[in-house]
Amino acid sequence: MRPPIASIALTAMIALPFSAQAQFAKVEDAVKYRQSALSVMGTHMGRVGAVVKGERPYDKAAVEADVAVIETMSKLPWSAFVPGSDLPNSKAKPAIWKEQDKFKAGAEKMQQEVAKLSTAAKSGDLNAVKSAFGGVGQACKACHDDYRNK
Ligand code: ASC
Repeated sequence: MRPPIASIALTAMIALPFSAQAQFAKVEDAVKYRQSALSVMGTHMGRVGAVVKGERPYDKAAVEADVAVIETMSKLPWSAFVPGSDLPNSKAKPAIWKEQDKFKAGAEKMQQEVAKLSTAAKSGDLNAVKSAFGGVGQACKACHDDYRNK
């Protein structure tokens, strides 16, 4: 029989990684998940960006629908930056896990900018959309500069 203290320690060692990464069976799944959410977000940013640049006509309902997707996606990637998921096929820099507070602050800043974009999209004011879109783009870029390999 194992002494109780050892079995408690063993249980903790086995259980801890799963409680931290409960939603993903493998780190590869976490990478795929966050890349998927960010990719969908980028697609819809591109659609709003085309309107902002005047390449597509402004349609309030269409922009609102794009921004609703962006807002949902903006909440998803962060739980998937699990420890040990800076895999070779990921562009995530190891700094993410060394600067967790700064990384989290960057993610929250982006979500705040997206909330402003959502308000602007609902207002129907294209100039407000343009301005808020710029804020989101800057928040995306700030994090990419610090935490994403080229
Ligand atoms: C986008 C998109 C990004 C960011 C970034 C901002 O629309 O796909 O990755 O904005 O280009 O600089």
